[in-house]
Amino acid sequence: MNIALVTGASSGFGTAICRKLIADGYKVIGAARREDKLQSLAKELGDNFLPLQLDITKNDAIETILLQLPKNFQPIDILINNAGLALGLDPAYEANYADWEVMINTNITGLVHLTRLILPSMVERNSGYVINIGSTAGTYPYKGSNVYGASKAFVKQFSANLRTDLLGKQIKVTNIEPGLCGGTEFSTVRFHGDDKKAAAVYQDSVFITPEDIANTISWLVNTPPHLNINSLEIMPISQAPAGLTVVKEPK
Ligand code: NDP
Ligand code: 8X3
Repeated sequence: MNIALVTGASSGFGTAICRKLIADGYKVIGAARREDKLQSLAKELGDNFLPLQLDITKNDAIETILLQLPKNFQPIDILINNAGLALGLDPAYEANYADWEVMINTNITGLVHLTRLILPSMVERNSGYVINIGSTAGTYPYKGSNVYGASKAFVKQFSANLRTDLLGKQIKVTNIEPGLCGGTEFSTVRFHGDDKKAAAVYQDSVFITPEDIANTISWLVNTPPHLNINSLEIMPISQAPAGLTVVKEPK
């Protein structure tokens, strides 16, 4: 296995994963919408990195883009479904419905479509690895997580079901479920560019770094053939699922 496709390569986890896999000797296709970010990563990472401008929500275009990949970047051995986002933190009864649609189209529809396109070639070769980036939000509810958390719960169950469909084949599936992670654009995107609000999320806390996720993936892709890590929940030492909340009645 030596060719990886990493979605969401222009920032955060995706950039760190591309850097780590290139350092480990893989050929890496880095996909995202922002061409300028991909181009500067390409300058840094050299010829084993292929920048691929792609909007994961544009279903009609993706198959053609994949078919047009240069021969030396095919077939894809490792698919890292990392592109994703949260938009807003409002309660369900006040949330912006358009934000919900973007999250569903990106975190769910885009991810399953790309996976569906790439899986047959893995099955044909009886070799491959699908790594999905879920979230602790897919397991633990928190206020304002509504559709974001639900989209990651989808990714969690989709990963488990993929594994079941692929049972008996030499194709691995892992769902990585990170908790609070800083050093990415995640919260800036969630708060629609409000850097102050985004910074407050990480203030006075320790958090997972993108390099932690990249190192985890570097380990996963080197696990021996007889092992499949089904899921990995990762939190910073500062975070834990700390119990249920009770609302007190007003006096
Ligand atoms: P970033 O915002 O830094 O990165 C998100 C990446 O997704 C960007 O490269 C962005 O690229 C790409 N992306 C978004 N929409 C699309 C699209 N329509 N088509 C193609 N690419 C797209 O966030 P993170 O690195 O933190 O997040 C990466 C993943 O990890 C996400 O799935 C997120 O939900 C998950 N996660 C993050 C955690 C955190 O605390 N940071 C914790 C748990 C999970 P571009 O805008 O150029 O298209
Ligand atoms: C990102 C982690 O807790 O902000 O998935 O949802 S959280």
